[in-house]
Amino acid sequence: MARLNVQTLAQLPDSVKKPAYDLKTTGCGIVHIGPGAFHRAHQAVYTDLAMAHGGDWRIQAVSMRSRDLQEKLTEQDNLYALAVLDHQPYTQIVGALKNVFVLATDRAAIMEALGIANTHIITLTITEKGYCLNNQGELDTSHPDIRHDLEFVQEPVSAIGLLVAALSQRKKEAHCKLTIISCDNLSDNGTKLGAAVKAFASLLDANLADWIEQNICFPNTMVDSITPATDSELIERTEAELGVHDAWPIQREAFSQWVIEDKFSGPRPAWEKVGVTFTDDVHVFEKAKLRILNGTHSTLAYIGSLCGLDTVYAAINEPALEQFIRRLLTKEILPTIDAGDKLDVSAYADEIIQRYHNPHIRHMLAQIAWDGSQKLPFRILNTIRDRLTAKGAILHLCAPVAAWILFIAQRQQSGEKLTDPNAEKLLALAAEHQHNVTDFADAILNLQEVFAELSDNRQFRDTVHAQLATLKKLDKSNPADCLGAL
Ligand code: CS2
Repeated sequence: MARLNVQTLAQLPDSVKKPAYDLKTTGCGIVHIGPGAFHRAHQAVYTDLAMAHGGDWRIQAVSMRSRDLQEKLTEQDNLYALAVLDHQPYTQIVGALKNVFVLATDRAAIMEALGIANTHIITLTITEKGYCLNNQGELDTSHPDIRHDLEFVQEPVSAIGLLVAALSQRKKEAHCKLTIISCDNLSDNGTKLGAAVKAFASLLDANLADWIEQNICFPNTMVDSITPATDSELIERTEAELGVHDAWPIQREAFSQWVIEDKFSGPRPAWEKVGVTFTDDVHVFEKAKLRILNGTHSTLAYIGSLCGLDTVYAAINEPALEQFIRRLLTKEILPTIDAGDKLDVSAYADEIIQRYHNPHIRHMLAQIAWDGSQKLPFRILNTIRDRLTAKGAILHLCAPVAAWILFIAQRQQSGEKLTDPNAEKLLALAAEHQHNVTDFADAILNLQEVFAELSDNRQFRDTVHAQLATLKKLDKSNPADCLGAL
């Protein structure tokens, strides 16, 4: 079967949306670091639509490690299909990616892309762990990648090291007007990224750190669209629809939101014409999304997995689990978000639960369960901190923490892979305490890099232990009793 590419684009069915700008003549303006599924379903799509309004904004993508995308997309002129799976499904071909580079082999091309004056924006989706931050949200200078990059500044392996190498080059060539946009689920993502980049730069050259401070904006953002990983079903479905083969299509729900702090050093695509919101204060949107969506997502992932369920759809359709999620939201999460008149948080939470009920989306709980040690601090622990300060209850919020602990213990026992940058340490603790889950929980709660000062909080520890005792009684064939008691 023919491959999706510039030649076969013209023969695709009319029902498939195509790029509304000239792929041959439109130049590049953005470098994106970490072109995973989320980037390709979200920022790349907004940029694709914005180019219909003009501008040279195609994206040069930099993959920090994986070669897969480059191998697959090169053969199809970097075009790919986005399947929007909802009540009114549709497929769209995205042409925003111009190149895909791989750090280990395309260093020179990447430095050129990052350095040229035409690059006005760098975006990042490198996941929480990619920022190399410590438990205070600051650059972790003891992180092996950061230590490596401080020594070998010309050969960075971390995104922070790469950005600083690029900024140093731009400073020499006096190419400023660059905005760097974090698109990951971290609270105050832009502020944290900016601080990490400046901290790294200041360890090399104080003038460079000053120059960055004066010339480069790091807006905060909130990004949202549920994007399950590509599976063989999607590849087959896309092929049947297009009549040509796409080796790596992407799927997502229809809902998509991008809120960006209106703080740019230079020009940007006409994103405001295609649904992106620019605002002076992203904080409330970011906080609401992280705590309500990502917080309940991780809760569903760990508790749902313990119940033997496999997708968000299956988990939210377990009535006792939906009821627990609703209690968690109303009693403990929503009271921590003071949105004033910017957002009706309870309507927002309802809408998110409706999105989980989308029958067309098969979002694996195992995918969301990845990297718990990196995600829980932003999704659940900060909410717990606010509740403790306000002297509010934290019972429900401690359930996902306890479920995460049991989830690790189960992975250790079953031998199934645990995906987490701290997996080795977590599994070693699970093995050491395999006969006593209470001791294992204590060992996990002692991890300062995850819990910081919460490790020493008696109320927090006791409540996690109480929820652990309840969850230990969970019976997969009748989860309602246990879930009702959480
Ligand atoms: C999910 C998110 O994988 C996860 O951890 O919670 O990727 C979530 O689907 C997105 O943030 C939705 O915008």
